[in-house]
Amino acid sequence: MYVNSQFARCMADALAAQEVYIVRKIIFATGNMGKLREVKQIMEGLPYEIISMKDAGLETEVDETGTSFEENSLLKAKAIAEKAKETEEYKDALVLADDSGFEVDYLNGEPGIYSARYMGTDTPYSIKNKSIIDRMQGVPELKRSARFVAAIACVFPDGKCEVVRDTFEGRVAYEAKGIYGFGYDPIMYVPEKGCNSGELLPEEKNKISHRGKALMKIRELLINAGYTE
Ligand code: ITT
Repeated sequence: MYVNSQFARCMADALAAQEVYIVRKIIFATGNMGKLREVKQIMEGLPYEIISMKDAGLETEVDETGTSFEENSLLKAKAIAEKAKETEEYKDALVLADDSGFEVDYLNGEPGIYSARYMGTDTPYSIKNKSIIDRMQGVPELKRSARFVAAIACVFPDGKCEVVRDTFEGRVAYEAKGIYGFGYDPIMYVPEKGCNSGELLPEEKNKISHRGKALMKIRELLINAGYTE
């Protein structure tokens, strides 16, 4: 995969260029299996072991009280980093957390940071997606702009924090399509691909997605900080 091979090459360059600090474990602070699957795919083949907070036994409920994706990603990452610090196994682990969502310009940015909570967290996405398509009924093509946004926060073992952000631009589709991805993927039309995000194979989505691009920025941060194997 392009993302992985580029990442692996950068890692090799970094190894050749400097003395490196060894951190192999990255705890990904999410309870969303769709996100976790994508992060594991994007980081596949790299010298990091991605461990979900559940597998690390660090699961905790974090109130997403922030007013931006950035604030919420930091809240999640810091909460799990604090718990990790109390354990022998993960006290030196790096913690990442993603806060993301679907923003529709015509709906004043809704559902935005409330994407997971829109119409209730337990409401199936088939219903959430239909609601958005219904609210966009009659809205012309030019006014259907929308995007996925991801902020990814990183807490280093010394407590230092960084947050990166990226977007995946598209339009609200006229109908839900596709079996891949999760959440709002079936209803975002991706002009550069001529199909909905839910129709993209995982490796295609990861190359251009908000999460894929934000993780590339995290990769650079890790390399610059010497956090390679
Ligand atoms: P965690 O907080 O445990 O990570 P969550 O699902 O509650 O899981 P968020 O608060 O960040 O996470 O909400 C993200 C929501 O945004 C997610 O549940 C989807 O509805 C939507 N979303 C984010 N990225 C997406 C993607 O790549 N494809 C489709 N929908 C996405």
